[in-house]
Amino acid sequence: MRTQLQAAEIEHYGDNGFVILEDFLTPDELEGWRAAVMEAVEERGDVRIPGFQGDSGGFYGRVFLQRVNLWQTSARMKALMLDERLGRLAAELAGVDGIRIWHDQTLIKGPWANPTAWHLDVPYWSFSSRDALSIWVALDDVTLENGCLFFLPGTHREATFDNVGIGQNMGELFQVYPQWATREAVAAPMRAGSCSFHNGLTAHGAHANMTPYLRRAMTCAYMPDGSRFNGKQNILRPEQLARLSVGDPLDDDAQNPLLFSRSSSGVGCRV
Ligand SMILES: O=C(O)CCC(=O)C(=O)O
Ligand SMILES: [Fe+2]
Repeated sequence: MRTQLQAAEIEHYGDNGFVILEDFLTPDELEGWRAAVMEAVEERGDVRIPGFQGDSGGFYGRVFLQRVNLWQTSARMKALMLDERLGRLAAELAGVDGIRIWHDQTLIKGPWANPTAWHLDVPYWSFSSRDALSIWVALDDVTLENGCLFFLPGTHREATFDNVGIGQNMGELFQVYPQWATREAVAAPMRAGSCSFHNGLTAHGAHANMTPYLRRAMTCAYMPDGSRFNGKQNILRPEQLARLSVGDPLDDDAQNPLLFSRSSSGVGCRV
């Protein structure tokens, strides 16, 4: 796994709201991630989010197969996701002192999967931060044909927390942000084992999968340490939600493990 970022990569992330790191995982690591993800998905059955009922059907169910917080139900995924090195990279890009997991998720576009409409991420989440971000690791070669990501550079600096759902209309987000409708998007095809990081306020979407093969990705969303509850449920179980008031710190280590903290120089498990 790449553990060092170049100054130009950090600058690219800051300016554009995303950065691509080719060959992030070694071939052996990629094999390990693929096997762990597929095993965890198999074990999970049709539960999309732990603590919630079943998968959603309809259009969204055919954008991708989504299984959230595999680290909570698979020991192998826990070892991969709670890796201090990932937290350190995320903290360095975000320019924050500490990073917690918000949630991981695998996003698997099956053959002929629907496109992922343009959206922002953070407005779905239970905290509001301009510094939250996600890693998106390609488990297969990701191409223009099978559903690569697209980013709208710089939108992270202009976005408010207004958003749309991932629905059937690709460009619905541009009704909320008409000033972005004439911009050109950047496609992010990558070799398997490469990754991108994107800011949670960067506009992004993905092509449909126009192939008869899987487009598998493993992603993790990171929350800056010190973030506070904004009243949205998102992936919080009803019993967790019941204990929280708006403004409370989201610092439950069982739900949002602290992966990296500059002050304690790393608290995640090193694998
Ligand atoms: O993989 C996709 O199609 C969308 C990914 C995405 O929206 C994300 O990682 O935030
Ligand atoms: Fe997203």
